[in-house]
Amino acid sequence: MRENFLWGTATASYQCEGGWDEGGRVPSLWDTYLHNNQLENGNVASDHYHQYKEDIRLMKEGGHKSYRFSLAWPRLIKNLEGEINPEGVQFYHNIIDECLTNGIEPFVTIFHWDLPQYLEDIGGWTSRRVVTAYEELAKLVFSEYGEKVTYWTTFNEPRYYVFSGYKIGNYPPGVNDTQKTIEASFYMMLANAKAIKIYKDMNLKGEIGIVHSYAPIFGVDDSLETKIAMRNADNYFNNWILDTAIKGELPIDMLTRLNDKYDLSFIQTQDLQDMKENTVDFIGLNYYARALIRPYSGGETVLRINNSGSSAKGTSKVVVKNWFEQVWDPNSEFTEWDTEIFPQGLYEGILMAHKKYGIPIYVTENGVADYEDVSVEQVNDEKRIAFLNDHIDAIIRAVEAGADVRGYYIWSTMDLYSWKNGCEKRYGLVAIDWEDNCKRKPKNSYYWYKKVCESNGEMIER
Ligand code: GCO
Repeated sequence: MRENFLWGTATASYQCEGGWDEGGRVPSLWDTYLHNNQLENGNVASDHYHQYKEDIRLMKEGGHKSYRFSLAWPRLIKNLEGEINPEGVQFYHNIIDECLTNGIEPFVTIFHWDLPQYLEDIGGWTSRRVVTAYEELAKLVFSEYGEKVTYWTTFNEPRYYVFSGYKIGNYPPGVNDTQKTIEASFYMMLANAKAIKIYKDMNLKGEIGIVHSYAPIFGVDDSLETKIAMRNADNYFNNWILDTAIKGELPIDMLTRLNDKYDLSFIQTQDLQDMKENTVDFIGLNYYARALIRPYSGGETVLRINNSGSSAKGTSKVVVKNWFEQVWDPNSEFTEWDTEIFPQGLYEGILMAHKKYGIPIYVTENGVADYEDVSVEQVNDEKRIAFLNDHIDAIIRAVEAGADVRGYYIWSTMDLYSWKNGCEKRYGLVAIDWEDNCKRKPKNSYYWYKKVCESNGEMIER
């Protein structure tokens, strides 16, 4: 791998921090939604808010070169008037400084889903006012941390946030409305462009990108009907984010289709101009699985409720009426959480993105969830090691075939609170004992990954 390849692990603020009502943090839409529905919540999560020094020490000892984490907006800005919370601002200075002192490159996500409730109250991402609020957040974080942080991403997985929150309705705000899905998708991509403009205007030394939940598209056969369905699926899963962020253009065939049925009059000419002029320096791809596609064969739209990857077994297939159907391959292997195990999809997916866009790529999430007994002395997560080995091998092969991949982040640094899946969906290299004050216990995969980082990938079994 190239020199300075960023070997790391990743987390998200709401999933790891806890300290939900400490240090002047105000509620996010997740706090409100989970508390109101009496669901398992992230009040404590992995207690990173209190134990971040220990976590960064483990990263250093584990050979990590970089740490990908997100900033909690509810810690930074307290209300609609834009009142800044100095304690929250200081908290991220502490994390960033701790990383830098330990030789770990911070890779910062500005928004990883924890929208302040006061912004949800005015319409959340379906409101243009939230785009302005996001610009204020971007200005704050660039001016506070811009001199220290080289790698920025505007959003984590807009597709997951928007489709789950506004179309499937299994995540807050729990809406099921296609018009609102389109508006929220558009405003997020507009906010992405606006933040890039702010960043560039400040002449900071780093790079800025966006993180996408990537579902490389595969077809069940080579027929024309399948190819058309694949194009529709690519628009649905990938292109509205990747084309817009990288080329500054929403896919025109998708816009045409949407325009026939929905009201796109909220889109202003200036918005399209802003998107065209402000594009990313690199792309972050989160990879869990591919999407296997066949032509639409009838029936109503069915969307799967599942929070990981894009190819789940056992649950109904995804049908998007008149667009495509997503199916699962009965011959594939699946994880305990029903995600297809398909490293070849990462190899081909990287090459597809490389050929289409030709810009630097960071694999910003990849990993496997398991139910694990962490009360044992030493967690032996052999399956995770095999999974990671094969996916890193896929990246090395893609690099050998010409792709420009510059970093790899395992999801996740330690076990986390996994949104509505709760705490037993464990992805971490470090186990968290929820019964014992969130005690940290490195799993076997942690020691294995240390060797990967230290050998710059040389010890991967090919
Ligand atoms: C899970 C998810 C993860 C994270 C992440 C996505 O099961 O916990 O699939 O990938 O939720 O927040 O960026």
